[in-house]
Amino acid sequence: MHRIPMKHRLARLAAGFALVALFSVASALPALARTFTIALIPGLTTDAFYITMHRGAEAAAKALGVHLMFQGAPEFNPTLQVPVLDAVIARHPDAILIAPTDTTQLIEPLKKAVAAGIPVITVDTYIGNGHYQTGFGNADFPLSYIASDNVLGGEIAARALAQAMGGKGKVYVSNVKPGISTTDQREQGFKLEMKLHYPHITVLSTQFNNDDANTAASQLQAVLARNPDLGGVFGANLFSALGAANGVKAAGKLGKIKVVAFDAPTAIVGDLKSGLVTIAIAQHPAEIGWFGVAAAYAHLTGQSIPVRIGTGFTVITAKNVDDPAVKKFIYHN
Ligand code: T6T
Repeated sequence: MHRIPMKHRLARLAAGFALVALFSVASALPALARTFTIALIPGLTTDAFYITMHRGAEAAAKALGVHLMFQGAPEFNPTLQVPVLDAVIARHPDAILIAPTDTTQLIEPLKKAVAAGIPVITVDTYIGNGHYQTGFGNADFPLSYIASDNVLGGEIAARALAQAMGGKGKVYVSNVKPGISTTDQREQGFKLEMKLHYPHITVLSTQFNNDDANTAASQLQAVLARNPDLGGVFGANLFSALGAANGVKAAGKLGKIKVVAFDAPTAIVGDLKSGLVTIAIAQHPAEIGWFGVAAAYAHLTGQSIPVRIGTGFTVITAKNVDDPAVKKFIYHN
Protein backbone atom coordinates (compact mmCIF):
# COMPACT_ATOMS: atom_id res chain seq x y z
CA MET A 1 0.00 0.00 0.00
CA HIS A 2 1.24 3.43 -0.87
CA ARG A 3 2.05 5.26 2.34
CA ILE A 4 1.88 9.02 2.52
CA PRO A 5 4.87 10.43 4.35
CA MET A 6 4.10 11.90 7.75
CA LYS A 7 5.11 15.39 6.56
CA HIS A 8 2.49 15.30 3.79
CA ARG A 9 -0.16 13.85 6.07
CA LEU A 10 0.33 16.75 8.47
CA ALA A 11 0.19 19.21 5.58
CA ARG A 12 -3.11 17.67 4.39
CA LEU A 13 -4.50 17.76 7.89
CA ALA A 14 -3.59 21.42 8.20
CA ALA A 15 -5.23 22.17 4.84
CA GLY A 16 -8.33 20.30 5.99
CA PHE A 17 -8.47 22.32 9.19
CA ALA A 18 -8.08 25.52 7.22
CA LEU A 19 -11.00 24.53 4.97
CA VAL A 20 -13.18 23.62 7.94
CA ALA A 21 -12.24 26.90 9.59
CA LEU A 22 -13.15 28.78 6.40
CA PHE A 23 -16.53 27.07 6.20
CA SER A 24 -17.27 27.75 9.83
CA VAL A 25 -16.43 31.42 9.32
CA ALA A 26 -18.66 31.50 6.23
CA SER A 27 -21.55 29.79 8.01
CA ALA A 28 -21.11 32.12 10.96
CA LEU A 29 -21.32 35.17 8.68
CA PRO A 30 -25.09 35.67 8.90
CA ALA A 31 -24.77 35.48 12.68
CA LEU A 32 -22.12 38.16 12.52
CA ALA A 33 -24.55 40.43 10.59
CA ARG A 34 -26.15 43.19 12.65
CA THR A 35 -29.11 42.18 14.85
CA PHE A 36 -32.09 44.47 14.28
CA THR A 37 -33.66 46.17 17.28
CA ILE A 38 -37.39 46.73 17.03
CA ALA A 39 -39.18 48.81 19.66
CA LEU A 40 -42.78 48.09 20.68
CA ILE A 41 -44.53 50.96 22.45
CA PRO A 42 -47.93 49.83 23.81
CA GLY A 43 -50.88 52.02 24.82
CA LEU A 44 -49.94 51.22 28.41
CA THR A 45 -47.80 48.52 29.99
CA THR A 46 -50.16 47.03 32.57
CA ASP A 47 -53.08 46.10 30.30
CA ALA A 48 -53.45 42.35 29.59
CA PHE A 49 -54.22 43.24 25.96
CA TYR A 50 -50.77 44.78 25.42
CA ILE A 51 -49.03 42.20 27.61
CA THR A 52 -50.45 39.53 25.33
CA MET A 53 -49.41 41.57 22.28
CA HIS A 54 -45.88 41.74 23.71
CA ARG A 55 -45.81 37.96 24.03
CA GLY A 56 -46.70 37.55 20.33
CA ALA A 57 -44.07 40.11 19.38
CA GLU A 58 -41.46 38.25 21.46
CA ALA A 59 -42.29 34.99 19.67
CA ALA A 60 -41.70 36.60 16.27
CA ALA A 61 -38.54 38.36 17.50
CA LYS A 62 -37.14 35.05 18.72
CA ALA A 63 -37.96 33.30 15.45
CA LEU A 64 -36.34 36.06 13.40
CA GLY A 65 -33.34 36.72 15.64
CA VAL A 66 -34.47 40.27 16.35
CA HIS A 67 -33.93 42.20 19.58
CA LEU A 68 -37.28 43.49 20.88
CA MET A 69 -37.49 46.52 23.14
CA PHE A 70 -40.79 47.01 25.06
CA GLN A 71 -41.24 50.48 26.53
CA GLY A 72 -44.49 52.08 27.57
CA ALA A 73 -46.31 54.36 29.95
CA PRO A 74 -48.28 53.17 32.99
CA GLU A 75 -51.51 54.79 31.72
CA PHE A 76 -53.25 55.17 28.37
CA ASN A 77 -52.42 58.83 27.98
CA PRO A 78 -50.65 60.74 25.17
CA THR A 79 -49.00 63.10 27.65
CA LEU A 80 -47.28 60.09 29.21
CA GLN A 81 -46.69 58.21 25.96
CA VAL A 82 -44.87 61.02 24.11
CA PRO A 83 -41.86 61.15 26.51
CA VAL A 84 -41.57 57.35 26.23
CA LEU A 85 -41.55 57.70 22.44
CA ASP A 86 -38.90 60.45 22.64
CA ALA A 87 -36.71 58.24 24.83
CA VAL A 88 -37.10 55.33 22.39
CA ILE A 89 -36.20 57.56 19.41
CA ALA A 90 -33.06 58.66 21.30
CA ARG A 91 -31.99 55.01 21.51
CA HIS A 92 -32.40 54.76 17.75
CA PRO A 93 -33.99 51.34 17.19
CA ASP A 94 -34.22 50.05 13.61
CA ALA A 95 -38.02 50.31 13.61
CA ILE A 96 -40.81 51.43 15.92
CA LEU A 97 -44.11 49.63 16.44
CA ILE A 98 -46.49 51.82 18.40
CA ALA A 99 -50.10 51.85 19.59
CA PRO A 100 -50.64 55.63 19.45
CA THR A 101 -52.90 56.76 22.29
CA ASP A 102 -54.41 59.62 20.31
CA THR A 103 -55.17 60.05 16.61
CA THR A 104 -53.81 63.62 16.44
CA GLN A 105 -51.50 64.14 19.42
CA LEU A 106 -49.03 61.48 18.31
CA ILE A 107 -48.60 62.77 14.74
CA GLU A 108 -45.88 65.36 15.35
CA PRO A 109 -43.97 63.22 17.90
CA LEU A 110 -43.93 60.32 15.41
CA LYS A 111 -42.63 62.60 12.65
CA LYS A 112 -39.49 62.94 14.78
CA ALA A 113 -38.93 59.19 14.45
CA VAL A 114 -39.19 59.40 10.69
CA ALA A 115 -36.85 62.42 10.67
CA ALA A 116 -34.35 60.27 12.60
CA GLY A 117 -34.63 57.61 9.88
CA ILE A 118 -36.68 55.18 11.95
CA PRO A 119 -39.59 53.53 10.11
CA VAL A 120 -42.91 53.54 11.98
CA ILE A 121 -45.69 50.94 11.97
CA THR A 122 -48.77 51.39 14.13
CA VAL A 123 -50.37 48.47 15.93
CA ASP A 124 -53.86 48.36 17.47
CA THR A 125 -54.52 52.11 17.04
CA TYR A 126 -53.74 54.52 14.22
CA ILE A 127 -52.91 58.19 13.70
CA GLY A 128 -54.77 60.53 11.35
CA ASN A 129 -57.51 58.62 9.57
CA GLY A 130 -55.53 55.38 9.50
CA HIS A 131 -55.01 55.48 5.73
CA TYR A 132 -51.25 55.29 5.31
CA GLN A 133 -48.95 55.72 2.32
CA THR A 134 -51.60 57.60 0.34
CA GLY A 135 -49.46 60.62 -0.50
CA PHE A 136 -51.78 63.06 1.20
CA GLY A 137 -52.65 64.25 4.65
CA ASN A 138 -50.09 64.86 7.40
CA ALA A 139 -50.28 61.41 8.97
CA ASP A 140 -49.91 58.94 6.13
CA PHE A 141 -46.23 58.27 6.87
CA PRO A 142 -46.46 55.03 8.91
CA LEU A 143 -45.72 52.05 6.70
CA SER A 144 -48.48 49.80 7.93
CA TYR A 145 -51.40 49.51 10.35
CA ILE A 146 -51.90 46.15 12.04
CA ALA A 147 -55.10 45.77 14.04
CA SER A 148 -58.59 44.39 14.47
CA ASP A 149 -61.45 45.77 12.37
CA ASN A 150 -62.87 47.89 15.15
CA VAL A 151 -65.95 49.16 13.28
CA LEU A 152 -66.90 45.53 12.66
CA GLY A 153 -66.26 44.77 16.34
CA GLY A 154 -68.76 47.47 17.30
CA GLU A 155 -71.32 46.02 14.89
CA ILE A 156 -70.88 42.54 16.37
CA ALA A 157 -71.41 44.03 19.84
CA ALA A 158 -74.60 45.83 18.78
CA ARG A 159 -76.09 42.70 17.25
CA ALA A 160 -75.33 40.59 20.31
CA LEU A 161 -76.70 43.18 22.72
CA ALA A 162 -79.87 43.82 20.68
CA GLN A 163 -80.54 40.10 20.42
CA ALA A 164 -79.98 39.56 24.14
CA MET A 165 -82.51 42.34 24.79
CA GLY A 166 -85.14 40.99 22.40
CA GLY A 167 -84.59 43.93 20.03
CA LYS A 168 -85.90 46.65 22.34
CA GLY A 169 -84.87 48.82 25.26
CA LYS A 170 -82.29 51.35 26.36
CA VAL A 171 -78.54 50.92 26.09
CA TYR A 172 -75.40 53.03 26.31
CA VAL A 173 -71.75 52.73 25.42
CA SER A 174 -69.19 52.76 28.23
CA ASN A 175 -66.12 54.16 26.50
CA VAL A 176 -62.60 55.42 27.25
CA LYS A 177 -62.35 58.95 25.81
CA PRO A 178 -62.73 60.52 22.37
CA GLY A 179 -59.68 60.62 20.08
CA ILE A 180 -58.64 56.96 20.34
CA SER A 181 -59.07 55.31 16.95
CA THR A 182 -60.05 51.86 18.20
CA THR A 183 -62.66 52.78 20.76
CA ASP A 184 -64.06 55.60 18.58
CA GLN A 185 -64.56 53.10 15.76
CA ARG A 186 -66.19 50.52 18.03
CA GLU A 187 -68.70 53.12 19.18
CA GLN A 188 -69.26 54.20 15.58
CA GLY A 189 -69.91 50.61 14.41
CA PHE A 190 -72.16 49.95 17.40
CA LYS A 191 -74.31 53.04 16.83
CA LEU A 192 -74.58 52.52 13.09
CA GLU A 193 -75.69 48.92 13.48
CA MET A 194 -78.30 49.91 16.07
CA LYS A 195 -79.57 52.73 13.86
CA LEU A 196 -79.79 50.57 10.74
CA HIS A 197 -81.23 47.38 12.19
CA TYR A 198 -82.70 47.90 15.64
CA PRO A 199 -85.19 50.78 15.57
CA HIS A 200 -86.63 49.85 18.98
CA ILE A 201 -83.32 50.19 20.78
CA THR A 202 -82.57 53.63 22.21
CA VAL A 203 -78.89 54.48 22.49
CA LEU A 204 -78.31 56.88 25.40
CA SER A 205 -75.31 59.23 25.70
CA THR A 206 -71.89 57.59 25.85
CA GLN A 207 -70.15 57.61 29.22
CA PHE A 208 -66.39 58.25 29.11
CA ASN A 209 -64.39 56.64 31.93
CA ASN A 210 -60.80 57.54 31.00
CA ASP A 211 -59.84 53.84 30.98
CA ASP A 212 -60.79 53.44 34.63
CA ALA A 213 -62.97 50.48 35.60
CA ASN A 214 -64.12 52.10 38.88
CA THR A 215 -65.34 55.17 37.01
CA ALA A 216 -67.14 52.90 34.52
CA ALA A 217 -68.83 51.07 37.43
CA SER A 218 -70.08 54.27 39.09
CA GLN A 219 -71.24 55.63 35.74
CA LEU A 220 -73.37 52.49 35.33
CA GLN A 221 -75.09 53.27 38.63
CA ALA A 222 -75.63 56.90 37.62
CA VAL A 223 -77.10 56.01 34.22
CA LEU A 224 -79.34 53.45 35.92
CA ALA A 225 -80.53 56.05 38.44
CA ARG A 226 -81.60 58.28 35.53
CA ASN A 227 -82.97 55.35 33.48
CA PRO A 228 -84.40 52.63 35.74
CA ASP A 229 -85.41 50.71 32.59
CA LEU A 230 -81.82 50.48 31.34
CA GLY A 231 -81.52 47.18 29.45
CA GLY A 232 -77.94 46.95 28.27
CA VAL A 233 -74.44 48.32 28.11
CA PHE A 234 -71.59 47.92 25.66
CA GLY A 235 -68.17 48.10 27.34
CA ALA A 236 -65.98 49.28 24.46
CA ASN A 237 -62.68 48.06 25.88
CA LEU A 238 -61.28 45.92 28.67
CA PHE A 239 -61.62 48.40 31.57
CA SER A 240 -64.94 49.83 30.33
CA ALA A 241 -66.39 46.33 30.11
CA LEU A 242 -65.10 45.07 33.45
CA GLY A 243 -66.26 48.28 35.14
CA ALA A 244 -69.72 48.22 33.55
CA ALA A 245 -70.13 44.56 34.52
CA ASN A 246 -69.12 45.34 38.12
CA GLY A 247 -71.61 48.21 38.15
CA VAL A 248 -74.40 45.90 37.03
CA LYS A 249 -73.47 43.38 39.72
CA ALA A 250 -73.29 46.05 42.44
CA ALA A 251 -76.72 47.33 41.40
CA GLY A 252 -78.12 43.80 41.80
CA LYS A 253 -79.12 43.73 38.12
CA LEU A 254 -77.28 40.58 37.01
CA GLY A 255 -79.10 39.21 33.97
CA LYS A 256 -81.48 42.19 33.87
CA ILE A 257 -78.99 44.61 32.38
CA LYS A 258 -77.16 42.80 29.58
CA VAL A 259 -73.45 43.45 29.19
CA VAL A 260 -71.48 43.00 25.99
CA ALA A 261 -67.74 43.22 26.53
CA PHE A 262 -65.01 44.17 24.13
CA ASP A 263 -61.75 42.39 25.03
CA ALA A 264 -61.22 39.20 26.98
CA PRO A 265 -59.11 39.39 30.15
CA THR A 266 -59.13 36.35 32.48
CA ALA A 267 -61.76 37.98 34.72
CA ILE A 268 -64.25 37.84 31.87
CA VAL A 269 -64.42 34.03 32.09
CA GLY A 270 -66.19 34.14 35.46
CA ASP A 271 -68.45 36.96 34.30
CA LEU A 272 -69.51 34.94 31.24
CA LYS A 273 -70.16 31.84 33.33
CA SER A 274 -72.21 33.72 35.92
CA GLY A 275 -74.34 35.30 33.18
CA LEU A 276 -73.16 38.82 34.03
CA VAL A 277 -71.62 39.21 30.58
CA THR A 278 -73.46 37.94 27.48
CA ILE A 279 -70.54 37.88 25.07
CA ALA A 280 -66.92 38.96 25.09
CA ILE A 281 -65.34 39.96 21.80
CA ALA A 282 -61.73 38.85 22.03
CA GLN A 283 -59.21 40.53 19.80
CA HIS A 284 -56.06 38.67 18.80
CA PRO A 285 -53.36 40.84 20.38
CA ALA A 286 -50.62 38.19 20.16
CA GLU A 287 -51.26 38.03 16.43
CA ILE A 288 -50.99 41.84 16.19
CA GLY A 289 -47.62 41.72 17.97
CA TRP A 290 -46.35 38.81 15.89
CA PHE A 291 -47.25 40.39 12.57
CA GLY A 292 -45.96 43.77 13.76
CA VAL A 293 -42.47 42.37 14.26
CA ALA A 294 -42.67 40.29 11.08
CA ALA A 295 -43.72 43.34 9.05
CA ALA A 296 -40.95 45.50 10.50
CA TYR A 297 -38.40 42.75 9.81
CA ALA A 298 -39.66 42.32 6.25
CA HIS A 299 -39.28 46.05 5.66
CA LEU A 300 -35.81 46.14 7.21
CA THR A 301 -34.66 43.30 4.97
CA GLY A 302 -35.88 44.95 1.79
CA GLN A 303 -39.31 43.45 1.33
CA SER A 304 -42.45 45.48 0.67
CA ILE A 305 -45.18 45.12 3.28
CA PRO A 306 -48.98 45.44 3.29
CA VAL A 307 -50.23 48.88 4.29
CA ARG A 308 -52.94 47.22 6.38
CA ILE A 309 -52.93 43.87 8.15
CA GLY A 310 -56.29 42.94 9.63
CA THR A 311 -56.43 40.53 12.54
CA GLY A 312 -59.58 38.76 13.62
CA PHE A 313 -61.91 38.30 16.57
CA THR A 314 -63.08 35.35 18.60
CA VAL A 315 -66.57 35.78 20.00
CA ILE A 316 -66.69 34.15 23.44
CA THR A 317 -69.84 33.06 25.27
CA ALA A 318 -70.58 30.94 28.35
CA LYS A 319 -71.13 28.01 25.96
CA ASN A 320 -67.77 28.03 24.18
CA VAL A 321 -65.47 29.56 26.81
CA ASP A 322 -64.05 26.19 27.87
CA ASP A 323 -63.30 25.07 24.33
CA PRO A 324 -59.47 25.11 24.05
CA ALA A 325 -59.71 26.60 20.55
CA VAL A 326 -61.58 29.56 22.07
CA LYS A 327 -59.96 29.71 25.48
CA LYS A 328 -56.54 30.36 23.96
CA PHE A 329 -57.74 33.85 22.99
CA ILE A 330 -58.25 34.93 26.63
CA TYR A 331 -55.60 37.56 27.38
CA HIS A 332 -53.00 36.76 30.03
CA ASN A 333 -50.83 38.96 32.17
O1 T6T B 1 -59.17 47.38 23.63
C1 T6T B 1 -57.79 47.40 23.80
C2 T6T B 1 -57.17 48.19 22.68
O2 T6T B 1 -57.59 47.66 21.45
C3 T6T B 1 -57.63 49.66 22.78
O3 T6T B 1 -56.99 50.42 21.80
C4 T6T B 1 -57.33 50.22 24.15
O4 T6T B 1 -57.89 49.39 25.14
C5 T6T B 1 -57.46 48.04 25.14
O5 T6T B 1 -56.08 48.01 25.35
C6 T6T B 1 -58.08 47.25 26.28
O6 T6T B 1 -57.85 47.86 27.50
